[in-house]
Amino acid sequence: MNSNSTTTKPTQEVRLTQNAALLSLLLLIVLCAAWEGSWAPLKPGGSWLALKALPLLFAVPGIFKRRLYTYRWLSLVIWLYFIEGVVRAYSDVGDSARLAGLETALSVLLFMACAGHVRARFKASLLAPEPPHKTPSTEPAFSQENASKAEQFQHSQPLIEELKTLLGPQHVLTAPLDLMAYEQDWRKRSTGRSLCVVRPASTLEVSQVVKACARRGVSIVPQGGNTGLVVGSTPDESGQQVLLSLQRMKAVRAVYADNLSIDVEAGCVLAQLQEAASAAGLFFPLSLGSEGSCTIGGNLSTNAGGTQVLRYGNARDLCLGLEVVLANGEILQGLSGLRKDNTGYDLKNLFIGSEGTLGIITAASLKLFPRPQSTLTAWAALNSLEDCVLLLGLAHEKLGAGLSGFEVMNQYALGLVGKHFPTLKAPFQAYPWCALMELSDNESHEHAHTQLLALLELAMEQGCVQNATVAENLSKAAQMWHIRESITLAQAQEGLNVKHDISLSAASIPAFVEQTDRELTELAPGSRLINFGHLGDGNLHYNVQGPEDTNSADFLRDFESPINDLVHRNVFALGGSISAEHGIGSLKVDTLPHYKDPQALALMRRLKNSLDPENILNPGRVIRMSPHA
Ligand code: FAD
Ligand code: 2HG
Ligand code: ZN
Repeated sequence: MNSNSTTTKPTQEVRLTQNAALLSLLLLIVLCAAWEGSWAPLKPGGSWLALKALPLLFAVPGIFKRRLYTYRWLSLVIWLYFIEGVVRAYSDVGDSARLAGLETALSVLLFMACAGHVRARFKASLLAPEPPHKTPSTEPAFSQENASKAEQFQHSQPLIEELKTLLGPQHVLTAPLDLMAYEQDWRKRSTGRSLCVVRPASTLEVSQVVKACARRGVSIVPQGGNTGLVVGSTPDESGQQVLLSLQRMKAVRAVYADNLSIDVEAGCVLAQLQEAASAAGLFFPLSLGSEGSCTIGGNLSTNAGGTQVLRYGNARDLCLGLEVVLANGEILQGLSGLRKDNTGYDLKNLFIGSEGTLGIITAASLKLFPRPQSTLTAWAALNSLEDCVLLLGLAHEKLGAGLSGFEVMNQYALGLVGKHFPTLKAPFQAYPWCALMELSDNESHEHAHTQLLALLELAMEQGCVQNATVAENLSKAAQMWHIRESITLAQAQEGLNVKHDISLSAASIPAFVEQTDRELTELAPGSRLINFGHLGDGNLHYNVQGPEDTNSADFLRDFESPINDLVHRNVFALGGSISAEHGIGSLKVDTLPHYKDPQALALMRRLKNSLDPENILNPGRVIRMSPHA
């Protein structure tokens, strides 16, 4: 969590200094304004003084919200007011001099309050336990856990120089402004600090970077599009990790139309990969709301799901082979268009879903598919989640393998989309649930249409669907999908929130939601339950937004941990998983041991140890290798 936001309970000293700062700031603003209003116009050249109130006004919200940088900024700026006050107190006479004296006194008071506040916050942060959603300062950036700061510095400078020689200085970023976008995660849950960001352009360069870091025991955080939702691709707070961005490795190496496969580099953005397939008259089915920014390397590393899993499987199912740079810098050359290969262990599957902790994916061979003859989308309004499950059963029965997507959304999810993107109008507003279905038909448009209409008529006859519409053209279908894919963005606009990415059998999801809604409403009254997801895969995003009028950071501080416990406990009790598609990252790394089989965890640790014995690849993500880190 960004150190500038309020995440810990304020101590008495923090509150006191905040109140003192607020009071003296407001008095100073009144004084500056009054000076202009009553006295300065009388004095030629004095009217600019009113402007002095402006910079102070800007600081009011920051002081009120206890933003640390506002306090720091103000404690510097206030010296200008102090100096100006002293000069005028001596040079002016009468009221003006007296007001200048008052300005000087208030400036001193404000400075003391701001400085005292910064100090009190520092003391509080030393004493306070880590808030549950704070970015974990992961495993040590150095493999020698006790390396001192001075030793670390000695390692860092020569490393940066070596990396600049390897990649060219312009591809080793160290300026704070250049690093910012790489250091904060998409959800703004965490802002880390890296030693530098490296942007290699080839597999060989990735290998050289890894070797240089490994020699010095410096850890590496791989990053693709930085759209991950579990804080896995941003550095920890040590300032000692190298962030390795794959963004420059985005080439489509080859399309093998006759083999229905494609070789691409890891940094290729998913949408561009889809376009490359389309340009060859083929189809790459992986599809996510983030496809304009996420990369195929990130998709494979998280084993991403999305909206086509029902028919085509998740990222793992679409992968035929991988090229990977290992923790010692060696290159595992596993690109292959073979669909069958039983010559030993399936190594690619170790790296898929390992979130950059076992190797750095530099390229992949992927499956392509013939384009469906027709793709139709329908939107249905339903009264309950039970009805959604009934409709899913009917859709499986009537559409068979043609059913390529089955998404559900509750009315609160749609409400948020409507609030933040008013032009996105959902077809039916007044129903508790809606389902978005997609049929991909290999025969013809007419065949698809007849099938989909027959399904909807049957569902309405049986009473599980209340109303429905089939998108009459591609643009209408795109609009429906746009609404669905905007929920995550709408939630982000609404403020920080608690996300869950749970997996259950589709049939047990209604019971899970019924029980969890009830218990959660008791635990955190007024919470808004934003439920949506890939019901066809038994994957629900059970997301929680704080009550309308609360500060979302405060809500997270007070409720995130108990809400997570409740949701995960209920999922576990029904035999589900706490992560269906987003992964573990650092956000769930300490939760996983409570819900994963100890034998499986031990084996994961042994695998990590043998592939990355120095723990330099994305430490502190997925699984911790030392108890305190
Ligand atoms: P990053 O966020 O950069 O990295 C993710 C993880 O992979 C990190 O641990 C990182 O270290 C590692 N990594 C990245 N590249 C490599 C590499 N080349 N080699 C080794 N490790 C690497 N996810 C879904 O599954 N389904 C969805 O429907 C979905 N919808 C989304 C919608 C929105 C609006 C957003 C913001 C996110 C969504 N996501 C979804 C989450 C996210 O987009 C996916 O997890 C995606 O696969 C991450 O890709 P990325 O390139 O952004 O990876
Ligand atoms: C989706 O299905 C993504 O849209 C994001 O997995 C889910 O925002 C979320 O929780
Ligand atoms: Zn999803």
